[in-house]
Amino acid sequence: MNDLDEKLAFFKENGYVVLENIFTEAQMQAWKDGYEGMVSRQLTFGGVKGWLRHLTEAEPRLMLPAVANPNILDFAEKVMGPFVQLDNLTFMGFPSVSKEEAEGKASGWHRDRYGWLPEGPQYIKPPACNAIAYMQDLTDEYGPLRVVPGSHRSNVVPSDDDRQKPHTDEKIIHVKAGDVVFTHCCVLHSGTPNYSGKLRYFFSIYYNLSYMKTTDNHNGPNITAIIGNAEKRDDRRTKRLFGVDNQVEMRVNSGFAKHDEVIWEEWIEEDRVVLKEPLDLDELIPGAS
Ligand SMILES: O=C(O)CCC(=O)C(=O)O
Repeated sequence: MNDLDEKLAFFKENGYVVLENIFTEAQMQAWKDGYEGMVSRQLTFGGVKGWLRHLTEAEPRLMLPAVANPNILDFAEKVMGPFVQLDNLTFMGFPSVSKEEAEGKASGWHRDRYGWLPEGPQYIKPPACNAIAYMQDLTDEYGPLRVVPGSHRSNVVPSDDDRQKPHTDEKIIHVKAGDVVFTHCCVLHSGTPNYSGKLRYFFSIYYNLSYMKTTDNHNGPNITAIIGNAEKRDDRRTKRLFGVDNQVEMRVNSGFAKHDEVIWEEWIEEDRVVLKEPLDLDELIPGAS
């Protein structure tokens, strides 16, 4: 069994898995360095200052490497099949609060967009997944991630009074900077308030299926150029990431005579074979590092 298969088995059982060392120090530094500028140019989202959205269009040079990271996409395709589209990228620097304010608190238990309250113990393929990344080690001071393992297959739900309290079945996850926690949309999870005295930088790279709507707008000139470049290289995966999926008609109506994961592997291989050249960020967006 290869590493991705082991990770997939863990994910199906628990509703999340950690993908280690996905982003480099240099990438994370560039994102952190760019954050204040993005906040000043954009964009408050939903009334929350610093909660940045529509960033692949606004900052393609910085953000395309995040949303199109091949290691994340390889795993996402294992989980969702070759239908992976970017729903949205959210970037946030959570401000610090005092230790007294943070102590004994969860930020807020929830399931994610396109989720549901599960009824039974069987695993259901997610229509959406969250690749959550942190740009600093997630120590107690910065506020670890909390997950209730298996809650993507159970109707566990905190009462309103317990929404911001530690959960009896929680697992506290202290990932390293650059790791990604990949979650099923139905797994119950929460952040933890940050009392580090510094910003807690976080990405939510949210993927859904290429036949769904998206939350970020992919119709602007920069994403149109990315799609045009992918078109020339027969890069189906990059096109699909931004909603252009010429295979979808056939793949969503394949007759379903093979196990999903078997036919997905065949399609993934088909996509690999037609690809003429990999994405060259420098050529696409001059000046990229
Ligand atoms: O802040 C965190 O660590 C959790 C983020 C989260 O809950 C989410 O992206 O849905």
